[in-house]
Amino acid sequence: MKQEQDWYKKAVVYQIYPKSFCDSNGDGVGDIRGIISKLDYLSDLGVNTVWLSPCYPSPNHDNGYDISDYRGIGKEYGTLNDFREMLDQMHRRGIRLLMDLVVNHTSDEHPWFVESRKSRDNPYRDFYIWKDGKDGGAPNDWNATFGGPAWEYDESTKQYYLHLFTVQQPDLNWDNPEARREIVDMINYWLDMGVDGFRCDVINSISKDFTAPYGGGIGPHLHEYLHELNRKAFAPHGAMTVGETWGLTPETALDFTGADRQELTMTFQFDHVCCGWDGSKFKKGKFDAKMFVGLLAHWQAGLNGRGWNTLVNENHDLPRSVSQFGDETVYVRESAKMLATLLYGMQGTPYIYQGQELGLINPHFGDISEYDDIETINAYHELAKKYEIPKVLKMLNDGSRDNSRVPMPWDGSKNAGFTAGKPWIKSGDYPAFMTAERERSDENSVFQYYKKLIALKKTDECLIYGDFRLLKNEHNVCVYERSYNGKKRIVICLFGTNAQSIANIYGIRPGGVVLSNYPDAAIGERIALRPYEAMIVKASDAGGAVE
Ligand code: TEU
Ligand code: CA
Repeated sequence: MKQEQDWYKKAVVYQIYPKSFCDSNGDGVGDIRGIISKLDYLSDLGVNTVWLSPCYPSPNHDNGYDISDYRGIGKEYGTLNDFREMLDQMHRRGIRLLMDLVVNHTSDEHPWFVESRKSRDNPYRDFYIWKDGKDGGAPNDWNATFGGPAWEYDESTKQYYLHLFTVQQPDLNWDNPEARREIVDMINYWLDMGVDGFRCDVINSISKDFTAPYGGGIGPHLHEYLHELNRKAFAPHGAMTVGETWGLTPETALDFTGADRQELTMTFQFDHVCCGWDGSKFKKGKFDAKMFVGLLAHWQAGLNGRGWNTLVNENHDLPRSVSQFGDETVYVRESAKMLATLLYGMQGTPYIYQGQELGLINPHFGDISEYDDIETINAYHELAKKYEIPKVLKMLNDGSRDNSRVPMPWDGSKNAGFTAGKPWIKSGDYPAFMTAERERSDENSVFQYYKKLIALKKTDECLIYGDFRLLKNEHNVCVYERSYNGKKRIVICLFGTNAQSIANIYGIRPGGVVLSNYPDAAIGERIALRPYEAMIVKASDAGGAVE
């Protein structure tokens, strides 16, 4: 699509997890024709960019993040023609498409790996990372992300291969120029087809640092390889790229996205989403609003004027944000709207995960047989060694990736309108008002609030470009300012159910409310905040004009 150079600053990204979005043919699995049927829904919501999680051919050990053909579409999702039609239909609606680029590893069924494991002198041997064992065991003591060692012994050639994720996801050897050339060609294949960019899966792990104590760190050639992708593929097409890069700081993020680096457009940051965990996503600690806001503000300040933030509360690897940081019961709508206001009022590109715009909560599965995700099932077996089963199930309820992978609830019909058949994973048992159909026709819904917030985020220059300044972060109240060309917006949010009032030292007038999650924001000399209240208001310095 034709584009302004910094279109990504006005992008509002909606993540589709294709398996769970919409099933068009009743086989229980979401598909591309299902997505096409919902593009008007996305237009109505107002998003202008879609990130599509993998829909390539895959044996699905890790739900599509184990790819066996980089240039195809998985049978269950449709055909390449369906894909081209979807892309065209998106572009007609002014929606850009980011594909998921999963190039740290392939599936073990990818033809490159099938060849690679055949013999030590196979031409594809060096596409992967093979090493001799050490002292009768694996080459080093690295562990895989989903449990167990990161090395798998291959009997036929008597060497180990590296897999930072499941055994079925062997890591590619980026030090091999042939492998890099194939990857560049593949990226250009999709960009030439008209795809607008990529979300780059665990991209910080592609260069391995074998001196590090674990496998996910920043390796010695990482930036060189990303620069190469940028020069040979991304830049010539003006592609937008977002790196999935756990564990960065604002400083190290700039190494990926600084204007002089020519690597990626932006990187995800997840610090705040982990702050309610006690060491692991399955161990819920006490949620600390001050820390949550503090971490977001740290990134805002860290990248201000130098880089560009991503604004993420949810994705397919995380539980629902309302369940983690809001109120699942009485104030479910207020808290969903407050979390959106707090996050998307900041500087950066919003990412919305399917169903987040409905304020969905965790589905609270009751039995391990209801889960599908490999990380969850492996964790279950590990945790069951230490804790009683009811406690383990509670831990999965809190942290499982399946919390966000259940079918999208479209309407009140069977399986929430996701499929006419049997869904591949149980539907969430959500309150009746949490469907796209109901929320679209209810002016007080979370959906309608997201719609207004998205419209603002695409047009209000203060909210797009404005500088960020944290004005208050205490006693569960957060106040920050966005300022641009003499204009100001103040964002005020209250966490929790205890009403509070704060002094109005910000020059806010009752008529200045741009958006709020209560119908009648109480603004005077003091501002009275009700449970999970949130507002975006216009303000001015010492009586100056309010615009
Ligand atoms: O995730 C990378 C990652 O680090 C995962 O371990 C994930 O964050 C995990 O759930 C944390 O507990 C990416 C994808 O988003 C994920 O779905 C894939 O499973 C993974 O890469 C492998 O491709
Ligand atoms: Ca289907």
